[in-house]
Amino acid sequence: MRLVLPFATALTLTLISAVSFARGAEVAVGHIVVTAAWARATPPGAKVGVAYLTIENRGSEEVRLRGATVDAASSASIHETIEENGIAKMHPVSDLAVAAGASLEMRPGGLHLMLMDLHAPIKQGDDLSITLEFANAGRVTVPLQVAPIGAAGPDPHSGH
Ligand SMILES: [Cu+2]
Repeated sequence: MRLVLPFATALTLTLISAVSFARGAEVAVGHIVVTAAWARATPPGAKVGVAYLTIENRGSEEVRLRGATVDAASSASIHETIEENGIAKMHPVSDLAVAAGASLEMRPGGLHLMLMDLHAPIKQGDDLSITLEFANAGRVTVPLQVAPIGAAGPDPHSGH
């Protein structure tokens, strides 16, 4: 029994660190927790980029994301991808409500943050961050992990 316990502890710690690496940094400000924040690398000359993240509202009141700013681009807007007659189209969203106790996941093919007028193409290894502006919960700045061009998720092995 004395030998089993330390082994189990070490195994648990390894699993936790593997999970947090795949999910990216977790940033908590007040009742808002942001995880899995990532941007996709862009080809040379690209003027727009895209970022995704998950917002968890651990508070007892709804919060509303109003917009975001990112150091790598002139502006960032909330977009939603909707399929119309078999064609995926993006629409701007003025604000995004996250209900109390709920979480909202942005992902390819759905909600995302469009990075407009990039100052330079986004490359893997870039040190990027994004600041989320909430109507009733202040600002939250999170680092953005950069995934390869075409990646479907923050994990470098998930791209196609
Ligand atoms: Cu978009």
